[in-house]
Amino acid sequence: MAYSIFTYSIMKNPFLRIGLLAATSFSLLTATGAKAETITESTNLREANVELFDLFNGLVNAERLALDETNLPELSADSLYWDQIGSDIDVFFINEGAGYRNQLLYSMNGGEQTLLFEDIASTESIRRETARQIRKAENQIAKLGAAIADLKGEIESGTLTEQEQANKERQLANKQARYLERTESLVVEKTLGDNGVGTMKLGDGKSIGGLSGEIAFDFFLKQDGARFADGDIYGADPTANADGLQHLVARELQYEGDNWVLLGFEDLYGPHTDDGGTSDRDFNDVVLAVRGLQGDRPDTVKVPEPMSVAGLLVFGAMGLAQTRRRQNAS
Ligand SMILES: [Ca+2]
Ligand SMILES: [Ca+2]
Repeated sequence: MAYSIFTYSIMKNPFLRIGLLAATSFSLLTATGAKAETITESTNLREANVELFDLFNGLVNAERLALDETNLPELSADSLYWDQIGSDIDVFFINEGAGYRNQLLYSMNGGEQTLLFEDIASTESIRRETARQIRKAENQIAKLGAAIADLKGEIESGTLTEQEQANKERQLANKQARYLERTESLVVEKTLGDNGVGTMKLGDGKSIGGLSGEIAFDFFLKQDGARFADGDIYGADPTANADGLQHLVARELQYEGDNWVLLGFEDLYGPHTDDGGTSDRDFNDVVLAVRGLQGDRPDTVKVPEPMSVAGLLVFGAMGLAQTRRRQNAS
C-alpha cells in the first residue's frame, strides 16, 4: 500500500507560517457567562483561509492519511482539551473517504454525546457519492420489476411443466426479495441530503461555544449513522470500541497563534486485511481539523496494532526524538 509521507512540499518545518489571511473570529456568539454550550455554523475554512485548508486537505490521500510526525506531532486522541484561548472551538470538515454515511458526535468532560455533523458526505470528497449511483439503483429496480412481471406471466400462462413451474417460482421469489431489498435501500438513500449525494462542502464547520472552565473533549464517529440508527460508535478509547482497536488519530499544528488538531477516523470494524481482518485501517474516512484544542503527546508505547498504526507509531517515536533534540539544542 502506497504511503506518501510528504504530499505537499511547502511545509518544511512544524511551525512555518505560510501567508495568512487576517485572523478571523468565526464565532457568532459571545460566550462570556454562558452556562451551556451552543452550536453554530462556522465560516467555511476553505473560503476563509484556503492555504490552511489546503495544508490539511493535502494530507488526505485515497489510500490513507499521509501524516508526518515532524510537521504534525501525534497527540493522544483521548487527551484533548479546550485551550481556553478563544471563546469556542471550531470543528471543520476537511474530507471523507467513506462509503458509509457517518456522523460525528462529541462529548465534554465525559458527558452525553452530542451530534455535530449528521451526514458526512460530499460531492467534493475523495470518495463521493453521485447522482449516477442513484440512477443506477433506479435502473436495477426497474429491470427487476420487468423481470418479475415476465416471470409472473410465464407462471400464469399454464404452459409450463411441473418442473419448469417450480423453477420459475423459485426465480420469482428470488427476484421479489431483491426488488424489496433494493427498493428499501433506495428509499433510505433518497432521504439523505441532496437526494442521496450529500450536502457538505469541504471546509464546512461548526463552532461549539459557550464554553467555560476546563473541558475535555472527546469525538466519536457513528458508523453509517445517517442511514441506520444503530451504527457502531467509534472513539479514541480502544476499550470502548466494539473491536477493541483504535479508531481515531490526532495530530497537532500551531498556526498563527491558534492550536489546531487534525483528526482522522477509521470507520471499518476490525483489524487490517493484512492481519486477517476486513478493514483498510486508513484513518481517512472522516478527516476534521479543530481549532482551539490541545492534547498530550503519547507517553507510553501502545499495544501493537495492525500495520498502519504500527507505522504511525514508528514515525511518532522518530518525531519525538527529533523534538527533544531541538529542545535540547535551543
Ligand atoms: Ca462518501
Ligand atoms: Ca477506512
